[in-house]
Amino acid sequence: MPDKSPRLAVSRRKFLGTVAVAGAASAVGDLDNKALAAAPAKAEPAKPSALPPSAKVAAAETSAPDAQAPVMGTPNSDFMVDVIKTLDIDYVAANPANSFRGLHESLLTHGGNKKPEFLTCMHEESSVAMAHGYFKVAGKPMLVLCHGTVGLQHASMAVYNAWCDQVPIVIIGGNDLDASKRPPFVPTYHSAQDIGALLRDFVKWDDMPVSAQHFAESFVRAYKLSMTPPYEPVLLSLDSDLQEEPIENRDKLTIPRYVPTSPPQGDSNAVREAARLLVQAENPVIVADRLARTPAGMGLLVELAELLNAPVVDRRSRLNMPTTHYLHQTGRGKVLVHNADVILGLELSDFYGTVNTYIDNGENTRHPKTKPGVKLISISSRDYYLKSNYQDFQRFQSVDVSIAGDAEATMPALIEAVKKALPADRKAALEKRGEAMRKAWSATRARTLQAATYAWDASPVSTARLASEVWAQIKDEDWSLVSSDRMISSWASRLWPMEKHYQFIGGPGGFGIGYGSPAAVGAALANRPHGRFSVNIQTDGDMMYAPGVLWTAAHHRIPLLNVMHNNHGYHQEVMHVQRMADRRNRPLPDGPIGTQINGPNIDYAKLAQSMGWWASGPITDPKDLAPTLKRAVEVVKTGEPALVDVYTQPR
Ligand SMILES: Cc1ncc(C[n+]2csc(CCOP(=O)(O)OP(=O)(O)O)c2C)c(N)n1
Ligand SMILES: [Mg+2]
Repeated sequence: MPDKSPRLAVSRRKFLGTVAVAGAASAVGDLDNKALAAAPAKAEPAKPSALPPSAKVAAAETSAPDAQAPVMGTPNSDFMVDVIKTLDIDYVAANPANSFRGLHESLLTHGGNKKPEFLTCMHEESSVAMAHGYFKVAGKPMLVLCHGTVGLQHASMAVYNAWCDQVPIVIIGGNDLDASKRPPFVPTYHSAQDIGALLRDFVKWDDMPVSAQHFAESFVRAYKLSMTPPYEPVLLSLDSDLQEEPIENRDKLTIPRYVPTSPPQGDSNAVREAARLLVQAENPVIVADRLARTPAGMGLLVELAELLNAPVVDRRSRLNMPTTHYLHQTGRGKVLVHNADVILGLELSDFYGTVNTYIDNGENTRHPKTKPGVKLISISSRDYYLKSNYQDFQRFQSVDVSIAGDAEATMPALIEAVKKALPADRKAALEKRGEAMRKAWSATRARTLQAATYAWDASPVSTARLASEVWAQIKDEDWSLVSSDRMISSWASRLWPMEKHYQFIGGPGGFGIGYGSPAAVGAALANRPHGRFSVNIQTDGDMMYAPGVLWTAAHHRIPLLNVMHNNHGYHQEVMHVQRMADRRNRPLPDGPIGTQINGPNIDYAKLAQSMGWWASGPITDPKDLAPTLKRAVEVVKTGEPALVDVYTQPR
C-alpha cells in the first residue's frame, strides 16, 4: 500500500478545527466523531448533560483537534465513485458510519449525490430491505453501504431474505483493517479481520479489495455476478484507509467494462424430453414460483400455458401468471396437483412441499399430494447453484426430468420444443381442456367473490373487505401492490386483476419479519419515476421492527399508501402456542401472552404522523374505510406518503 501521510481525512479534521466544541454534548457519544461533527458552529454555554460523560467522551468532545495536514491529491474514493457510476445504480441506501466516510464524502462531492443518490436510512436492515423491494420493481440493484461489523450485523437478516428471494444487491461494508493505524476505541470495536464472514453463507460472492484497481475489478465483478441468474446479493469489504488514501497514478487505473452474462438455458435434449411429456399428458400442471425474473417472464409463461391449455399454479414469489387469465388456476392448486400426470416446476423454491403434504400434528405426518406415476419436471437455477449451511434449498425431491438452467431463459426453447412435439390430432383434446379451464376459472372467481362477502359488515374489518375497499379506491390508478398479501389470506391476488409485473412483487423470500415495511418503501421508490400508485398492506408486527423507515419515506418524498392490517399481535404465532397447549392438553392461562401487541395499544397513525406522514385511523367500522382511503389516495397522488390504520382484530 502507498504511504498514508498526508491523509485525505484532514479535510474533515479541518472542518472540526473550526468548530468550537461546547462542553460534553452527549454522555453516550460515539467516539467516531459523528457527535463532534454535529456540534454547533458557534460557542454556546455548556449545557448540563443528563449523565456525566466518561473520561474518554469528555476528552474526545472537548480536546482541540490537531493541526491540519495539507490535503494532497485525489482520494481513491473519488475513483471508486467513478467505478460505481459506470453501472446503472440510481440509489445508495445507508445509515452513516466512519468506516465508509471517505466513500460517503466522495459520493456527495465528486459524485454530486446523483446516480447514485443517497437514501438516509435509520437501520441497516431497512437499507437492505428497501434495496430488496426496489429491485423487484426496478429490475436493477441498489448499492447499500454498511458499517462493517455492527452495520452488517443489523443488515444480516435482510440480506438472508434477499438471498432466499434471489434478489441482487451490491453491499459495501466499511472496515478499518490496519491495526497499527486504525483509531482506538470505537472504530476498533467496529473492525474485524474479515467482516464478510458474517454474511458469506448467504451472499453469492464477496471480496476485500486492497488497491483502487482491485476495487474497480471487484466492484464490476460483484455487480456482474449479482445480476447473473440466480440473482443474489454480493458484498465488498472496503478498508477505510484505502478509501482515504490518495490515488497513486490515475492514468494507470482502468475500469473494466460491464457486459451482462447471458443467463444459462437448460440442455436442449432434456428440454425436448420435457416437451414430449407435457404434450402427451392428460392432466399437465405448471407450477411457477420465481420464474418471472424479468417482465418478459409472464408473457412467456402465458404462451407456454396456452399452447398446452395447461393450468398454472402460481406460488407467488413473483407475479408469474396474470390473475385474469383463464389458465391462472392457483385457487385450485391442491386438486390440480392431486390429479396431475405431469407437473412442470419452474424455479420452485420448494418442489418437495409442492408435491408432499406436511401436517403439524406432532407426528410430522407426510404423504404425497400426487397420484402414483406422476412425472415431475424441474427447471431451476438451484440445481447449479446453492450453498450448504442455510437450508433455503428445502427438502430433497427426486424428479424425472431435472433441468439445470434459468427457467425464464429456457422458456423460448421449451415453447419451440412443445410446438414441434404437438401432434395435429391433439388439437381437439387441448381445446376441450381449454374450455374446462375457462369454466373452472369462472367458477373459482364466483366462489371467491361470494367468500369475500362473508363478514362484510363485521367490525373490526374483515381482511376481504379491507382488500375490496382498497381496490375500489386505487382501481383507476396505475397501481402497484408493494407487499405480499399472504397475511390477508391472499385477498388482493384473489380479487384484484393483476396483469403487470409490478402489480405483485411477492414476499420476503426467507420469511424474516421486518421486511414488509422497508421493502414497500423501496418498491414505491422504484415506482415513483413511472408515476405509479404504490400501496402496501402492512401488518403491525412487521412495522415495529424498524419503523424509522417511515421517516426515510417522508424525508425522500416517496409516495406510498400504507394500509395497516392491525390485528394487535403476532397473529401467525398465536396458533403455534395454542397448538402446543392443545397437544399437551392444558389450557393457556389468560389467553395469548407473548404474541399480543396491546397494552399499551400502538397508535400507528400517530407513529406515522410523528415522522411526517399524513395518517388517519384507527378504523374499526368498515363504512369509514372508503372516505378515509379516498383522502389518503389524494395525499399520495400529491407525492407524499399516507397511512390508514385499520383494525382487523379487536383490541
Ligand atoms: C425476524 C423474525 N422473527 C420472528 C419470526 C416469527 N414470526 C413469524 S410470523 C410472526 C408474526 C408477525 O406479525 P405481523 O407482522 O403482525 O403479522 P400477523 O402474523 O399478525 O399477520 C412472527 C413473529 C420471523 N418470521 N422473523
Ligand atoms: Mg399482526
